[in-house]
This record gives sequence, C-alpha cells and structure tokens, in this order.
Amino acid sequence: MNDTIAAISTALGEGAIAIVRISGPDAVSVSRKVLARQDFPEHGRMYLTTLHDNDGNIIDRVLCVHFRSPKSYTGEDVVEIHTHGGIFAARSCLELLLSNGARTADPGEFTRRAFVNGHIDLAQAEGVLSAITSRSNEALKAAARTLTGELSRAVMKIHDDILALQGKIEIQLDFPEGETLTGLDVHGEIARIVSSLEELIPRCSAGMILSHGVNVVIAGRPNAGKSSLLNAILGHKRAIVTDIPGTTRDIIEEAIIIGGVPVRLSDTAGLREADDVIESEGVRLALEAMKESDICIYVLDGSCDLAAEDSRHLRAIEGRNAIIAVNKSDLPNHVGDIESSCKVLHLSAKNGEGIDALKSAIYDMAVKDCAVNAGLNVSAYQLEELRGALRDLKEGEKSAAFGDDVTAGLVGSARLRLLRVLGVDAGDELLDSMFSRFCVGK
Ligand SMILES: Nc1nc2c(ncn2[C@@H]2O[C@H](COP(=O)(O)OP(=O)(O)O)[C@@H](O)[C@H]2O)c(=O)[nH]1
Ligand SMILES: [Mg+2]
Repeated sequence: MNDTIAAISTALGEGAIAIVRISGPDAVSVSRKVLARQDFPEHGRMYLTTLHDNDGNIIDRVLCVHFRSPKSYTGEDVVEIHTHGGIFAARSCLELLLSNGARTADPGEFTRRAFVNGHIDLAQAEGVLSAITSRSNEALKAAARTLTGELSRAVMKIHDDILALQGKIEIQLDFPEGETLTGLDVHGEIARIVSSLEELIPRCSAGMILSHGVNVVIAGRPNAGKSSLLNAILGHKRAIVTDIPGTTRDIIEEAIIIGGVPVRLSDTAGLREADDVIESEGVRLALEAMKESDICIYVLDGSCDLAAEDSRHLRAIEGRNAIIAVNKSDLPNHVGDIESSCKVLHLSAKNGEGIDALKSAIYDMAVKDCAVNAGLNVSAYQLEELRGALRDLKEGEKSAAFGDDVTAGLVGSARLRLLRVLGVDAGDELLDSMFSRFCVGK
C-alpha cells in the first residue's frame, strides 16, 4: 500500500465534470507533474489551473483539491482533479498521471484503503457500496444509516455487552464449587443481548431486500391474463396481450419499485403441454423461473372452470411464498372457491380492480417481518455471522444456568462473529471478494 493509485471516479460519458482521484504517498508530486500550478496544496482548498501533457500542451482547464493524510477518504494523501466531463478529458488526465508514476486503482481500492487505514469498518464499506447501487429512496436511506456507522455502533454495543458478560463468567468460573458471584444473572444477561440481536437482524434482512430486490414471477395457464397483469402492475403496455393462447414464449422481465422495495417482475409462457419447440422451451423456462422466484403469482382465469393442470400447480405452490390471482373479476366467476393456504386475491387486469391490493400483498410478502423503514446494509457473509452469533447466544442461554465453560465458549464465539461483521482480522480473501464488488474509482 505504499504505491500511489489513480482512477476516474465519475461515470464515463457526457456530463459537466469528471473527477480523477489519486491516493498514496506520491499523490501530490505526481499531480504536480501534470498541472501548471505548483503552489498547491493547502488542505481542502480548490485551485483553478490547467492540465498539460508531457510536452507541455494544455489539455484542459481543471480544478484540483488536496486532502492531506490522514484527513482524506482513504487516510492517505489524496488529490482530486476535476476535469470537464465527457470521455477524453478525464481519460487523458488519468493516462498522464499513470505515465508519471501512479498505478491504475483496482475496483474499490480507495475504499479498501479507507478500511485498512481504519477510517471505516467493513459494515460501513457495505453502506458505501449500497449508496452507489441503491435503486430507491428507501434503499438510499438504509445506505446512509450504514455508512455513517449506525450498524457499526449497534454491533459494537452488543459486542461490548458480551465482553462484559464474558468477564463476569470468567470470574465465576474461578470461584470454588457452590459459591456464586453475587448478582450475576448469566441467563438474564444473555437474554437481553439476544433480544438486541433479534432487533438488529431483521433490519439487516430489510437492507438485503432493499439492495437486491425481490424476484416475482407471474405464472399460470395460457390466456389466464398473465401478460395483462404484468402490464397492469407496471402501468404501461410492456408485454403483448392477445386472445391467442401461447402468445408469450420468452420470459419478459421488468423492474418496478413497490413501497421502496425494488421488484423484478417476470411474465412467463403459459403452462401447458406445448407441441411446438419454441413454446415448450418457454414452458420449461417458466417452470424453472417459478421454482427460483422469491414470490410466485399464480394467475387463474376466474371466468373459466378450474383446469386439472391448475389444480396441480396450485398444489405445487402450497406452503411457498405465493399469491393466487383470480383474474377477470369483471366477468362472471366460474372457477369457484379456491382452496389454498396461499393468499387468494380476486382482480381484473382489464379494469384495474384489485391491482393495488396485489401490489400491497407483494410488498407485505417481500418485507414480511423485516424492518424496511429502518434497513441497514450487510453482505451475505455479514448477515450469516450475525445469525451465527444469535445461534451461539441462544445455545449459550440454554447452558447459562451452570455458568460454565460451555456458556463461556458460546458467548466468546458470538463475540468473535460480531467482530468479523466489522472486518476485524479480515483476511485478504474476504477483502478481495468484498471490494471486487465495487466499481473502479470508488
Ligand atoms: N375480461 C377480461 N379479460 C382479460 C383480463 N385479463 C386478460 N384478459 C384477456 O385475456 C386474454 C389473454 O390475456 P393475456 O394477458 O395475453 O394472457 P396470458 O396468455 O396469460 O399472458 C386477452 O384477450 C385479454 O384481453 C381481465 O381481467 N378481464
Ligand atoms: Mg402472455
């Protein structure tokens, strides 16, 4: 980490400005080689100057700013050069910096350096990534909470409570048989820690949903009105609707935000024994998509009798996250009562009746017990560690009456898991996988 890295930190394309960022011990000296102005840098002050190539030709008029170590994003000396937008100015600037001693930054390397230098922990790094990738206001708020340290503080507080408890258990272990530390209630203390974790984990699951969205698949027999339903949910015509069965053969995917939750909606080919190869491939894909969905909306044509094939699919979705949409409520009902433990909604894709109720049902099913309005971002790895810590503590709670080695071991294991959520002692492999998810320049 004693080299100096550079990258374009803004998206490439036409725009007012582009920012090239340089970080490392030679950030200032390398920048000076490509800038006319030599009298900077005062910390945090913007300078107007020109960028020139190695032959002295002026390339662009730019602004530059220096953040002196350790008061910078990475903790190192950082220079930012603000060129004009578009592709060429920023790219020329970067190439000049590279030809004067800087190296191209890897994806997420600025943030990785911020982490290694102790400016942020791994939970905050996840928040940074989520802020960049957020697709809704709710997701952005979760990212802001996380990157400003709300999750880190909550995890640290639980960690400290465990540490204090561990100390007490250890004293207890040194006591002679039969004697107990006065006022020590291991069981009660673990229970309190368990409930803090039980409050925190749904917030993290919510963050996961806000970041990754949910995969909702619309399935059903031909002509049930699946494509009409997709269009009705989206509020515009996306899929072709006809009265010819077998119109939709491929999977049509569209993104929509419902109550701040990003939803990927897929319309699929109607489920039937198809005799042409294209349609039967469509049916195969539809069945696969149904299986992999987070939520399945099974559409029935309410104006027809229930087909044997429908009964079979309804049985298959029992117990799953599924909504049965009895469509064509504008026509007389022929399908009768649907016996299922899944939620059944009567609606009309044609006149819009019941569509809002369907969206609410999708939202409720997606967020279930998650605290979406208080979401926090974690990676799958971090969420697994938090859940593991909860498991350890619950196990520890069982043996707590004895206040013995077993309890001490479990409580200790939970504490280490919490440290891993923050990235303490994280190995290169974990950091590689974490930061490779970032873009270059962040
Ligand atoms: N009356 C009525 N007709 C509908 C409704 N939804 C779809 N349809 C009609 O049913 C036929 C099949 O619709 P489509 O969306 O293509 O069904 P898919 O094969 O399941 O995708 C078309 O003629 C639609 O106009 C509805 O709610 N009410
Ligand atoms: Mg269709």
